[in-house]
Amino acid sequence: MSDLQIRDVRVILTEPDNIRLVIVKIETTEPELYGIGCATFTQRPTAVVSAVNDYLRPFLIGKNPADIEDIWQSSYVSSYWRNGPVLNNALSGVDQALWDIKGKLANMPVYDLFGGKARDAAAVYVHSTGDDLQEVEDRARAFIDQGFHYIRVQVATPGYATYGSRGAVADDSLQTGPRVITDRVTKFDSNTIYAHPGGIFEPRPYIKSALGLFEHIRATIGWDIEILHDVHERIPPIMGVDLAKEVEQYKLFFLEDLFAPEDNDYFRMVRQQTSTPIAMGELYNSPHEIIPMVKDRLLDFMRVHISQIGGLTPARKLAALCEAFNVRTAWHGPGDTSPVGHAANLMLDLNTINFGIQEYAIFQERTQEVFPGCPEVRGGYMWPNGKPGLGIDVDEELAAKYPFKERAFGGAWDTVRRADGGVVRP
Ligand code: GCO
Ligand code: MG
Repeated sequence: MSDLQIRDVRVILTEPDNIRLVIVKIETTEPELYGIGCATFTQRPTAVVSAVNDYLRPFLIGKNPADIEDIWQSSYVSSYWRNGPVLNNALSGVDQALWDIKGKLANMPVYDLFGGKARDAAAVYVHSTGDDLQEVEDRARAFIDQGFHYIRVQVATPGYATYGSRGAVADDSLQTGPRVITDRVTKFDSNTIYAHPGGIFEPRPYIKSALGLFEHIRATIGWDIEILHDVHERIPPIMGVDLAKEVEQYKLFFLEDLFAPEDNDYFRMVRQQTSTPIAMGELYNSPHEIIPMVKDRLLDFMRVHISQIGGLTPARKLAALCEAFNVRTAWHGPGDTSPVGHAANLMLDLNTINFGIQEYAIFQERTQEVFPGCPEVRGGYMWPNGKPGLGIDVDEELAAKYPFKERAFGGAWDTVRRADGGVVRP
């Protein structure tokens, strides 16, 4: 086994259910021994393909796949300039595939390689979104009936683009307050696929509708479930501080992305003024952004996107750092984390004592067919299948039947703007 080598590094692109997924497959000189990893960056997938094919592949062929730490460290600095979603996702694809291979070699699931299970299954949260309060409530009730206990709630703000709600396109007739622009806002064409719609966003109406939603859910469904909410960094920081105080009464499980990473320091202000639990991290790329947040206990839930920071190798170290400060993990798990990425999340969820919650985007049927061994969710928990490695595979023939579709702007997100035309963070 000591002369085992990486024979090839390949990228598999597939879009079974309208999300462009990027998977890296590492083949070894041992016939049938391979691993897969998630390198999905939906806004710039082809840039990741180039990072893998043009740079990592030639760098890695011939190396021993057992040397995960050495491969991670040497690949990380092989571009000299490092971090960022393209290079880190490419590296994650390789890294997760190597853990998958190591698990297969050891005949153990990856959580066993990490030291074994700290729990049997991972509690997940699901997303209840709607155009109005009733729709969000109905969806939440349907989830509760299926055994889910943690529900993220988002409602459309009438007339405005709203993160996390479908049909979130501005409607001029419903907008309130002073307004300047119209011509910079995309005129949507119904034949085109938009990765993420733009539109007009104003913080005050959004805050009003979000607070109205929490009030409604507590008044109708009650206090026996946990509710979560994602601000998605859109509002000016001082309004974020105020929002964190206002929502204290609704006892959220967590309030997510209250500020952009560029405004990390505002979390200090929030900490001094309220005990609303704070979740942050999906936009972090590098240790420089993350370590101060953990060591100063400025957040309660570390929500890093594992492929975004370069895979399981850095993520498990981050989990250990968080443990020392009693910060819980809540690894990012939206639809644009592939099922392979969800399987990787699960490996850490099971092994980490300071696990908090796992975000879960329900896998559609076609996605489940393309990825045999997709983590199973039952009774509000994600369960491991006990198979060696990450426990998941990709059916390449089927994956090829779902090639990437054309999108407006190549899949880049459209611009969200204030009513005066200024750009808003997503
Ligand atoms: C979440 C996220 C996602 C992101 C998406 C970006 O909390 O699930 O905010 O919905 O917006 O992953 O591509
Ligand atoms: Mg989020």
